[in-house]
Amino acid sequence: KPHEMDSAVWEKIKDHPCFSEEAHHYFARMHVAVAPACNIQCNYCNRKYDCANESRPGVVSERLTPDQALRKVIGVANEVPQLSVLGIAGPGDACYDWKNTKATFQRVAKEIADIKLCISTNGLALPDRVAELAEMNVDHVTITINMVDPRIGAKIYPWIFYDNRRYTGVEAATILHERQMSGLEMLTARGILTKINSVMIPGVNDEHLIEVNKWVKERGAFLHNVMPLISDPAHGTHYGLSGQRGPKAMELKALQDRLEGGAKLMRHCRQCRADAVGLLGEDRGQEFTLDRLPDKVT
Ligand code: CLF
Ligand code: SF4
Repeated sequence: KPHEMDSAVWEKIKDHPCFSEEAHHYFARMHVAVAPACNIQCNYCNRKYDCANESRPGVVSERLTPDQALRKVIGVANEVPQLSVLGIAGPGDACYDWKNTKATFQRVAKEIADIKLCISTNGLALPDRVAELAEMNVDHVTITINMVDPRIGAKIYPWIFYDNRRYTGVEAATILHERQMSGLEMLTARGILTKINSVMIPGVNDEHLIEVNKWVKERGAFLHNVMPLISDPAHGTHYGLSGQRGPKAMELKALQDRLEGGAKLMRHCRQCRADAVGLLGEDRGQEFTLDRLPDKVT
């Protein structure tokens, strides 16, 4: 354990492959794609594919019901001894598609007591879920935060759906920003570890991510993960971002270097699929498709 680290924090991260760089050599995570619905539109997302907030865009994950997800988790747990974390990262938004997310976590926690539960969200519905996340002992939450200035947000998000209506432009981005910040503050107040994912979009929010890093650090974020936009019109980037390029590897690294000294950076993210299985960087998802799992949970 690094000596400056609190032991309660250490207990939470020591076997989480994303929250601890060390752990990713030894521990595996799996995702179940149980949450297809989403409440916002990102200009880099095409709903046919996985949520790009957390995952590699341009792939279609196998969607599961909570019962199918339970079967899959048990199947994987029996075959992959390093499995320590179950994450729900879409393919839409796990906090918005809450019935599916909650049912999955409850079923899995009942069968496998020591698995860590992890969730990724765009943050809009997050403040409404913090109490239940805490009750279910979810200790790891990722929020995708691409801006703290709604004028920049308006270039990234054409609309959001909130409180039974659609909002657009700066108004939409303002609501999203306020909900992201209050969700983060609520999680920090409860001691739930947070990772902030930011999609680096050259010319749109690249410089601005320095400001984002400051805001999230002040609100207790445990890690900041700056991910490159993966730009491919066939797989998403459209509306206001059509023709938008992703950053070059050198540009990403230069930005990450400038962020050193702020909120601690995650640099080992592999932009997983919403149905990824295994150690980071290996994807054994195809070995555990539904048709290969036992029919019944025994
Ligand atoms: Fe999954 Fe995300 Fe939890 Fe990890 S992935 S929900 S925090 S268990 Fe990890 Fe994959 Fe990067 Fe995500 S390497 S995309 S950071
Ligand atoms: Fe797509 Fe995810 Fe954005 Fe929703 S939050 S629009 S699923 S990238």
